[in-house]
Amino acid sequence: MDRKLQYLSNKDGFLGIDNKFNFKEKVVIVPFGLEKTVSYGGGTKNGPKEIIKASHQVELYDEELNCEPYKKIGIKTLKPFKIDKNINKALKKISSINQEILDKKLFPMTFGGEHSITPGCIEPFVKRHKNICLLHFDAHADLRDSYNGEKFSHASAIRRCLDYKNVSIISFGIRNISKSEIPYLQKNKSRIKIFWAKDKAKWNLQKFKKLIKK
Ligand SMILES: [Mn+2]
Repeated sequence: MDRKLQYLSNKDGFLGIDNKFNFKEKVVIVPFGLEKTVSYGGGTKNGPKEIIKASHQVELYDEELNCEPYKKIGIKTLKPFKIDKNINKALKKISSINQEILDKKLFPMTFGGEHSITPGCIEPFVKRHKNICLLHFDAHADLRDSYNGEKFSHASAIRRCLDYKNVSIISFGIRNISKSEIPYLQKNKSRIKIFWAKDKAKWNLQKFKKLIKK
C-alpha cells in the first residue's frame, strides 16, 4: 500500500496549527473511529473528530518545556478515510496504516475509536521491537478471552495485545474486573501490572518508573 499519505491542512488537523507555519512532520495522527463492539452507550466513531475539534482550544506553549513542542516535533493529521465495519478487516487496516507510517520513519499516533483497535494499532511496533510495554488507562482490565462471543471485543482488547508474547502491560485506574479474568491475570503476573483505582492514594510511582525501564 505504498502511496502518499493524505493530510488535512494544518489548520483542520490536530492542534489546529497555523497553515502558514511550515514544518516537516515526525508524528502522524491517524483518525480511526471504529464503533462496532461497544456495549454501553456509543459514539466512539466520533472520537477522532471530537478530539481534534477540542485540540483547537489547547494552548500550544508548554510551560514545563518552555517551548511550543509542535514546532520541534512536527505533527500532521491524516484525512479521514472509510473504516470497515468488520472488526478483523478494521484491525488489518489500522495495522497496515501504522506500518506504512513507521516504514516512512514517522511515528503513528492513533485516535480511536473503541478499545478493540489496540491490538491492530500496536502490531507493527510488536514486530519491530524486542519488547513492548503498553500503558493502559481504563476502568476495566479488558483481559476477557472473549465477550458476547467476540474475541476481538473492546472487553478483550488487552488480552489480544498480550497474545503477542513480547508485550507487557501496566494498567492504571482499573476499578472493575470479572471473575473470568482472574486466572489469566495470575498466570501472567510477570507481564501484567495493575495500579488499581481503589489503591490510588498509595500508588508508588517509583515502582512504575522501574517497571517501565525493564
Ligand atoms: Mn478498555
